[in-house]
Amino acid sequence: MARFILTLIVGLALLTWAVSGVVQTTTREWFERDVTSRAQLVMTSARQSIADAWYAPTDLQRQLAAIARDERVIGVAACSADLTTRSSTPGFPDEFSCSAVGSRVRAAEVAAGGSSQTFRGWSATAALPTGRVYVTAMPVSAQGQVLGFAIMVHDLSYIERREEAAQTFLIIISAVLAVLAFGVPLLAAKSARSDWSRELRRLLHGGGKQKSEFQPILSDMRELLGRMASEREDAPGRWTAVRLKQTLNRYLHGEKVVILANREPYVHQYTADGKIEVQHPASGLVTALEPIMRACSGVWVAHGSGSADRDTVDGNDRVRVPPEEESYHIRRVWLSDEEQQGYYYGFANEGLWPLCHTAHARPVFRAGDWRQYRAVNQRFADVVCREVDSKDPIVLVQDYHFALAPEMIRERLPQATVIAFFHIPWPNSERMGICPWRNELLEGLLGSSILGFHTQLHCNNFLDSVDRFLETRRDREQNAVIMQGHRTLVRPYPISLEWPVHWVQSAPSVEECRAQVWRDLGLKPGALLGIGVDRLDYTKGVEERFQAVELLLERHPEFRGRFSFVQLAEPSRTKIERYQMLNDTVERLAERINLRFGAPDYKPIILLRSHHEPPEVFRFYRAADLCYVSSLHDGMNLVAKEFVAARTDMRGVLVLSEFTGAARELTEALIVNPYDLEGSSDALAAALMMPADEQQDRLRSMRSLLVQFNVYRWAGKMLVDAARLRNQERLAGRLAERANLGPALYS
Ligand code: ADQ
Repeated sequence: MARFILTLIVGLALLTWAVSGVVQTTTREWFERDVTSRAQLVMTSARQSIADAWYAPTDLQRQLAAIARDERVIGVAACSADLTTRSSTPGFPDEFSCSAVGSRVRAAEVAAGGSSQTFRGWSATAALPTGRVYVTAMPVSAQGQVLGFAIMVHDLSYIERREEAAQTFLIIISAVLAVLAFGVPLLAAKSARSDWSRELRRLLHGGGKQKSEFQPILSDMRELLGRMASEREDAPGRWTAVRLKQTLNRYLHGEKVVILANREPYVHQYTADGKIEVQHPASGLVTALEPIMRACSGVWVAHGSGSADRDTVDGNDRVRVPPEEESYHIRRVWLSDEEQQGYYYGFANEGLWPLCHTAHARPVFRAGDWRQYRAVNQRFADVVCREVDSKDPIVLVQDYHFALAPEMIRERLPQATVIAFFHIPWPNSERMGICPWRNELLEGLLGSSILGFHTQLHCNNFLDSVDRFLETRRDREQNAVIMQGHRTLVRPYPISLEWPVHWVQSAPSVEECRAQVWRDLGLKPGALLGIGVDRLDYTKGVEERFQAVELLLERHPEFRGRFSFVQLAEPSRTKIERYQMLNDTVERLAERINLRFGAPDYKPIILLRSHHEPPEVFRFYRAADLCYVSSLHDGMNLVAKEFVAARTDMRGVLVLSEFTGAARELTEALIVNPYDLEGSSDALAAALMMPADEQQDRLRSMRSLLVQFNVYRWAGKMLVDAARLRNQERLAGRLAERANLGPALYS
């Protein structure tokens, strides 16, 4: 830049110098011609009056003085024919005396042909110490007789002064022009650049109206910012609670989040002796989200379902949890029996749950249940809107119980970032089509900013349903749906566990766990133990699991008397007939197998149908030789991940159904089709015979995945995507505002 300016200055100087030379020569010629013709004119017009006053010295003197009054005339003299001075004005230069000039006049007269009639005069320029002069001599005659001649000396030094002035003027003009020619565009460019950067900075901070010319550059910037944000958050390094909190603050400027879920993370129950105890419900959703809440703080809005829940809240139906740590609130919402029947048992669990799982249970859709579902969604959405502390809060809406809530929240808080997560599979569009209120469900979920599923397949199914039943636009590149100008990103976010799992950290050693479990179950010293941990749900494939154990004992007699399978089965949704049937079937099945292969001191199936708190569950995980997860269809299945996390001793084998989301990540498990009983029993046998080093290799590989892909990453990814979307919407909103097109522009 500096070099360019220097070259520019030198070039301009040379140009000015050349131009001024030309201007000087030209102006001098102009001035001299002007002076000469003026002098000739003055002399010609004064000749007669000089001739008239020739013989009257005073008059003559006056005439000459009148001519010399012109400031550019230095002096005038009247000379007789004998070259004597007849009269002259004061200060007439001696150098041009009558005698000195007379000889030249004579010579010129001779050169002109010697006739005083035709001779018109003589002139010349000369240099005097005071400056250059122009001398003119002209004959003076009266009545055809030559009386003498008159000499006039003109000052030419003013021409030089004018030349100097013209040159200075020229340089100033050139400089001004140069400044105008280069400086103004430079200043304009600089001011435009600072205007642009000011405007961009303003836009990025979300202020004021924006200019339409910014649209192209903003879309580029959006992309760049997005890429930068994702690159940063994709940066290697483990996701932790601290990193998640920082991400929340940095990208969403959020101090807290609001979670909406049906199930609460801590349930207060009265014990038989009237005391209050705190329970951790058996729920994958709670397992995953509770560490997120501890990391981020905020409010968890949920149904207060415990017998002592009402007696443990404050005046605002809130209770601080976890006990002794108290890092966030639960805001309990009370439901009547009727509401619970219609919303929870009815539409959510007899309608949506079987609809979304391919587990051969027929969905039941009752209009009354649907009305309750809608009303309860509205009640919870209203509570959420009262619990937020800004007009653009971050709300995490969880699961199939609240498919309508995202849209309801958005109606009241249009600027909220609503992240909805569906913990169960989404069926294909044909299957979804049987739900009488499929459109309302789809529209409700599309009220969210981000809609997450565990797998890409579930995302695809959802997007297909939207395409099939709603009038929307699809952004295939972004995996987004645009409905009435509102954009929802539909992405897979496979859920996981906190890492490290705090229940594992506080657990006794594997040897102690094993000894305790062996004692509790009355197992023999050389026994082998398999474990299953589930809510008792027909999607979990507990019947198929027991049948596979039965077939194992049938086909591998060497395990009879030695291998036991313990099933921790928490009764679930027992008000629903299908679940009551399941309870009975499972119990009968266990009895039959125990009868067939059992002995007084040996039980092949140990069915523990009760709630177990996490320390007990983890004790079982750590004690077992294998864990069998046989879900017929499962969003993710966190039991599989918990078993892997629990095995700090690198022993134990996971046998995992291919119909779980977890099977896509835990590929070193023995993957089975739970319907294929022979294949599954073979896998159980292989697990029981697997060499220790192979167990170690498989577990090491799966654990390294869980370390990285933990639940903080799951939440962090969604928050980062939400932040990016929030920025894009803010910028696009400004553009739309400017163009008066409404948010539909950003589509
Ligand atoms: P769930 O259907 O609840 O979750 P899952 O992911 O396996 O299934 O989680 C169950 C949780 O409950 C685990 O933390 C487990 O330890 C606990 N649990 C199970 N049985 C128990 C028992 N008898 N006693 C005590 N605790 C027990 C839903 C979806 C899943 C998805 C999760 C998370 O159905 O596919 O993985 O949400 O998104």
